[in-house]
Amino acid sequence: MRRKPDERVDEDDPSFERTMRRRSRRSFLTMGIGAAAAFAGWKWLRTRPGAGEVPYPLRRMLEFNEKLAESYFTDSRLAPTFPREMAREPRVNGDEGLRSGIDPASWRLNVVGGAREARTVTLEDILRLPRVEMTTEHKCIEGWSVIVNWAGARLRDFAAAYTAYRYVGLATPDGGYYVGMDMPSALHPQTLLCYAMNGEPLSLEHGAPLRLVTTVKYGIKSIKRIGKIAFTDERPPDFWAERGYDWYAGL
Ligand SMILES: Nc1nc2c(c(=O)[nH]1)N[C@H]1C(S)=C(S)[C@@H](COP(=O)(O)O)O[C@H]1N2
Ligand SMILES: [Mo]
Repeated sequence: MRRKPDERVDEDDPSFERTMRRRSRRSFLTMGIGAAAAFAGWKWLRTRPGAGEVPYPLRRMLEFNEKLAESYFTDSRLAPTFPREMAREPRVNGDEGLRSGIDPASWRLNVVGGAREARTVTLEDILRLPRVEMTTEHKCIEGWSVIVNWAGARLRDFAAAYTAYRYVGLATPDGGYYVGMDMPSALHPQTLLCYAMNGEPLSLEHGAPLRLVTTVKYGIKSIKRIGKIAFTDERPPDFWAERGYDWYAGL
């Protein structure tokens, strides 16, 4: 029990016992009121209209988190960029979906979006989109990072006709590696379809002819050698999420 700072208690004082009795009566009352309030609060929470399985307070929290996440992805929240001279050659990390052969000349990108007819895109089509360069940190979830200069088209420019969907799924031509991404991250200005690295055309082991690079996710989402892009309202499968990593893999 908390005592007022100016109220001194002397245990030899005959009035001590009386004071204590009075106090415990008071604290018993306080506790009772507290318990009643807690019970009323609990009943109130239980009677709030629910949405699906998520109870009211949790649902409010999720809605709050969603709003917070949305506000993260405004153009003003860009990852830091570095001077071009700081760019280094990144290590080749991961060759899932890259072990089968590929002829870059006959490469095509397959694009599907809901009921929309599937279409085939060439590298020339991508090269016609506004070219963007960025020197940013390439961060692997394993704990290393390296500054790289990338060139490509914004996925946002490529996906202009598909922004109503909730997700983008990307896969290698052989389906051996695949990633899922939420639409706000896909539309982030630093999410690029890259065809060049450090001033050179992309090498095969770094994802030629076209790879994803994004500053809002760990490297696991930056899929190399994209063969297929699907715009969808269902959360797309993700190679590393299926192996225990966080589906969002956000930075
Ligand atoms: N197709 C494909 N893309 C991939 C991977 C992979 O195994 N296969 N590994 C990812 C991981 S874990 C990282 S960190 C980056 C590494 O890109 P880099 O090899 O160009 O450095 O690619 C990502 N994209
Ligand atoms: Mo990685």
